[in-house]
Amino acid sequence: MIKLWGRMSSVNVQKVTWSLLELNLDYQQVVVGGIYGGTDSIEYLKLNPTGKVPTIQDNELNIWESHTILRYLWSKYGEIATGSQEWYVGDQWMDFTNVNVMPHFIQLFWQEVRLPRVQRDPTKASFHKAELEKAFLFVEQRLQNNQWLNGKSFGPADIALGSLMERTADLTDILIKFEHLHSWVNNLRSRRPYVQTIMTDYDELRG
Ligand SMILES: N[C@@H](CCC(=O)N[C@@H](CS)C(=O)NCC(=O)O)C(=O)O
Repeated sequence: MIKLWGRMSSVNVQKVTWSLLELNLDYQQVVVGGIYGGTDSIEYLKLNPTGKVPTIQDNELNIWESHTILRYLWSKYGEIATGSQEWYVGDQWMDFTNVNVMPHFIQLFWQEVRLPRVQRDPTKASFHKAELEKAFLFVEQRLQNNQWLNGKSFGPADIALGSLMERTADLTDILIKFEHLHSWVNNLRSRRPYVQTIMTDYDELRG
């Protein structure tokens, strides 16, 4: 059985649990990281020297970095052929998410949720909101002619970006601005694993 280490309040862990549920895989979760601790133990650092979450183990294989975990799970247990156009286009959107969306999402989330109010800087928050909007313009174009970011089938690229959407919708008005992005999010909201893993509160992270 697959073993997953990580706390459920982390978007990087959520994208792994969402994948495990979509792929109907049995797994055992060990809650570590954040207020739960455990990521600085010698045992954990042997599995993941960065001391971050998530980490998984599947038989002999032990990996960390959430997008690598997604690629592993979907290539081994999913249905999109790994050498196909659809696979690589999905891969491209996963990289796009990590490079163009994730840094601004994290900074905005810290500015508006995680930092104590006295330490927040509205100028920084506005900058990251604007950068997110620029990135979502490309996503909007992609979704204009494709139901899923992956293409015809729902896949790991939809999860990589989709895992950020509830928090992004709370902090920006991109769903009002981008019509196709909005219907994609509504399609995600109709999936049970999304409701179970992504439509959850993040009260324990508030500064
Ligand atoms: N690029 C890494 C980032 C991992 C990361 O920064 N995880 C955060 C949670 S989202 C973490 O471990 N924070 C410290 C903690 O939870 O103890 C990935 O995608 O897996």
